[in-house]
This record gives sequence, structure tokens and C-alpha cells, in this order.
Amino acid sequence: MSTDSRPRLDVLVIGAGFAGLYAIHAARRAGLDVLCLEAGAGVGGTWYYNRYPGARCDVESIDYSYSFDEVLQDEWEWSERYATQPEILAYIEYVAERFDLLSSVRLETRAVSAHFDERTPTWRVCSESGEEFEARYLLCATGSLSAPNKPAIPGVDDFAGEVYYTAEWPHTEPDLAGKRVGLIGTGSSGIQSTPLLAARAKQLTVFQRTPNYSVPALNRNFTPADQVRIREEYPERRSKSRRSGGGSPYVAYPKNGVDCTPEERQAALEKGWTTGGVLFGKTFPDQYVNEETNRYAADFFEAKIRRIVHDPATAGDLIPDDHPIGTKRICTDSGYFETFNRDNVALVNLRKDPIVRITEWGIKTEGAAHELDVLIFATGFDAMTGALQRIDIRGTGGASFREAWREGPVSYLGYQVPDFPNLFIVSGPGSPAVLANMVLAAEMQIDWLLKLIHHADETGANRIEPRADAAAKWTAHVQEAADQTLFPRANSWYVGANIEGKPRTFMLYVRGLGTYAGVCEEVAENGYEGFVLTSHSPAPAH
Ligand code: NA7
Repeated sequence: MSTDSRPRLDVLVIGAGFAGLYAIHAARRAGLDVLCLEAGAGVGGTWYYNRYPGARCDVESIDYSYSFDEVLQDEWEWSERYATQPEILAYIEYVAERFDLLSSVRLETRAVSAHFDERTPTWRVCSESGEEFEARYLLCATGSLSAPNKPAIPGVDDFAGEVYYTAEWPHTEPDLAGKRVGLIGTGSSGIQSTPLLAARAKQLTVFQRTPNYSVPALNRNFTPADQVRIREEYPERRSKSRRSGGGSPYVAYPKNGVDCTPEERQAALEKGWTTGGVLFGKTFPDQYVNEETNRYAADFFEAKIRRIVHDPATAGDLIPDDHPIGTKRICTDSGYFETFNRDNVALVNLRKDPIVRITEWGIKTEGAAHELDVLIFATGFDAMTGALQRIDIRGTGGASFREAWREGPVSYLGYQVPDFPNLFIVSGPGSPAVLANMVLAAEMQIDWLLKLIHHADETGANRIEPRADAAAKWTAHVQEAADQTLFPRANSWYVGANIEGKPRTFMLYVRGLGTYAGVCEEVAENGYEGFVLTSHSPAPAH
């Protein structure tokens, strides 16, 4: 096939979420010709789709925002400590317009295949409608939590009422007034939506398979004085965040939990709880590595929940006992546990009373028939690998990407996979991804990758790939780093446990953003060690 008619881009980005949009901006700034394919009808990625009631980010808004432009940072005002999905989406759309990013985005263009042509060497990407794109480099910003998990519960298609997925929430808000609503799933999406669904519906029944740890977000509106303070503190805040583990400017209590007196420990946990947010999960530096410290935090949590939830049996059902606190992403909520004190809310513990099947009229569990008008699935995602695996990616010699990750994702630094030259992944397995502030992490990764491309261009190389041994070593290191913590104990999506048949490997780099950025910097300083940069003359077109 001739390549003459097809414009050849420098960089083709897949996905116009936070990462993909920044990639457009940064690539342009680097003088590269860039285009981005986005399956949705608008930009925003995960924040475009997850518009369910109560959807918010659990990273503070002033941290979960771009840092690449100080003027942008200065002119945008977040209204709340934890922004709602509409405000985050409005921000993303604002940035897209302000930097004219939309002119490089093809909306409603789902990439379905990507094949590497060794002769040129370029990537040829095909959209669902059959359109083809060709680029020297393919940058997958496909998201960590973007491929919805739709569990095949028996009878799932039989239900005659309304069905919604939190990850594909309709643009027109469903009217739940007077309706009996069933909610399956008690991860972050289920926990955030529960209080609002309960307030809108006649009756809400929450079907819980595994109880989850959730701490009060303690969200609040920012005052004008906050806005001044935020601007004053921003430079320092950003620089601390980049060096931190989680991409936010917080430090743990200065002492390990096991070295504290009981009073000191209690006070530190109380401070974490009343500060609000996910950082309760990291109150002590040893909380993720030491079972004893983790237990203190879990016991503290349990006492709080027993005080909030009036019915002791319901409280008991809501308290996790299957994983150390924080080893599944801790949730943050605004009145989740309190909602179970309402007369119109019921909890079904699926461990005691499992679902037999979904029927035309609702959900039949072993012990009861739950008649419903609306069924909502907050059942999460085929996280980290799902979005990439849904594209038919072929590398050198026709190597299949799905096959390459059949036993778990292998990558070098989370960026590249052997046999898939010139393909880069942002926020993928092997990177800190969702264990850190995704926006700062994506900026860091994209800046780093563009420097690598620049280096290749400067040295006349047109093919970049990782050494197989470097990828194997990094992948083993990611697992070993996790094995030194309590993280692998949880049946979380971090290990793929939420998807049947998915290989169990720990997919995220637990040592944090600052450490990861340092490793990447060192690799670059050492001449991009572990990467192979070569020059291939394009073969003449036929
Ligand atoms: P999560 O955290 O993966 O939660 C999904 C929930 O759905 C969880 O409670 C699951 O139970 C439940 N689930 C999944 N499949 C089933 C079936 N078949 N039956 C019953 N219950 C089921 O996804 P979220 O969208 O809430 O949050 C994802 C991330 O977004 C979150 O970590 C934050 O980082 C933001 P399980 O625990 O697997 O037993």
C-alpha cells in the first residue's frame, strides 16, 4: 500500500483526557506535528464519561490540575476543595479551548487497531469507521480507569427497568423520584453516589460484595481568602508535590505508628480523620508496610463507623475485614455511612446473601427478592490494561500486544513494551499511575517522553524500543517493590483481581512519583539506558 496520500504525523495520541490533551500541547511546543484520536463526543476522558451523581476527584482540586502554565494556574479558580465532575470537565474544556487543543483532536474517532510498519518505521492506526492515520510515534493516553467492567451476572439482560453504569452515565440526568433503585458496587463510584441516590430515590438498595474503607472527604467551598492563599502557596506546593510520593504536598506523621504511644497514635489518626481525604490512609510512614500500624488505623476506622451507623448489624456488614486499610484505594465520601441510617436505604451483604440472578423485576438473592425500577452498576473498570487491550495492537513481526501482556503487563518504566517500538504509554502499568496525582504524573511522563523523542531526532534515530532485559528487570522491580508492602494482600484492581481470569500481578509502581521521576531522570542522564535507539531508512513505497 502506498503511504503517499496519508499525511504522516510525528505523534499520534490516543485519548483526549488530562494526559492526551497535555501531550498535544507539549508536542506542539516541541515543534512536532500531533493529532489526537478520541472515542468520546467531547474531551475529558474518564471525566467525560463518569458523570454519575456525586462524582468527584479524591485528590484536592488545586493539586489535581495542570501545572505547566503559571498563568493558567493563576486564572482558574476552583470553587471547592474536592471538585465535582462537572467542574473538572469544565476545567478540561477550558484548557482545551484556551490552548486551542481541539483543533488537534478528532472526536468520536475510536482507534480499533494499531499496526507497526517496520519498513517506514511508523504506526498505522485504524479507526472504527475505517479511517487510517500514520505517525512516527504512537502515544497511548488511554487511561487507567476507562474501560468499564460490566460483570456477566446471570440474567443481566433480563431486567425490564432502567439500567445505568456509573462509568457511562447518561448526559440527561435520570429522574429517580418515586423509584426503587438498586446499586451494585461499593467502590469509590458506589460510595460517592450512594448519598445522592438515596436523597433522590424512593428506596435505595445497595448490593455490597466487599465492604470498603472510606473516610470523610470534608469537602468545603473555598473562600476569597483561600483563593489568595492558594496563589501564594502554589509554587511551593507544586514543587513539594513533584518530589512527593502521591503528587500532593503532604508528609506523613514524623514517626512510625509502632513507635508512638497509644495516645500519640490516637491523636495522629484523629488529626488525619478530621483533616479529611485519602491521606488518612497514609497517616504513619509505616502504615503500608507494618501490619500492626495498619491494624491501629483499621481499628480506629471501625470505631468511627460503629459510632456513625445506628444499626450494629449494618455497621458490622460495612466494616472491611478482608484487606489492610488503604491497600485497595481508600475512598473518600460525603455522608456515605450516615446514609445507611435513612429509612429508605437498605444494605444487602452479598457475602451472606449472594445474587442468584437478575430478573425482569429486579435482583433475586438467595434469601430475598428485591423488586427494582432502576438498576445501577458501579462495578468499576478493567483497570490499567483494559483500554489498551481493547485495541488490536501489532508490533514487530506482527507481535500481538494482547499476547505480550497475557500473563500480566510487562514494560520498561511503564513507557514501552518490547516488540512495540515507537509506542509509548502514559499512566500505564509499571508507572505510579493512580497511586499518584494523575495530572502531575502525566505531565512528568509526557515531558520525559518528548525529551526522548527529541534526543532520537537529534541523533538521527527513528526507532525507539526497550531492551527486553530492561523491561523484565523493571517489571520484576515493580512487583518486588509492592511485595515489600501490604498492597498485594488486597483483591484490588491494582492486581487485576476484579476481572475474572486476569493474571494477578501488581501493576503500579508503589514507590511514588518523586522516586519514579528520579529513576527516569537517571535513565535519561545515562544516555537513556535500557532503550535502544536505531536508525532505519524508510523503504520505498510500492
Ligand atoms: P471499584 O473500586 O473497582 O469498585 C467496583 C465495585 O463493584 C466493588 O465494590 C466490586 O466488588 C463491585 N463489583 C464488581 N463486580 C461485581 C459483581 N459481579 N457483583 C457484585 N459486585 C461487583 O470501581 P469504582 O468505579 O468504584 O472506583 C474505581 C476507582 O476510581 C477508585 O479506586 C478511585 O481511584 C476512583 P469487589 O470489591 O470486587 O468485591
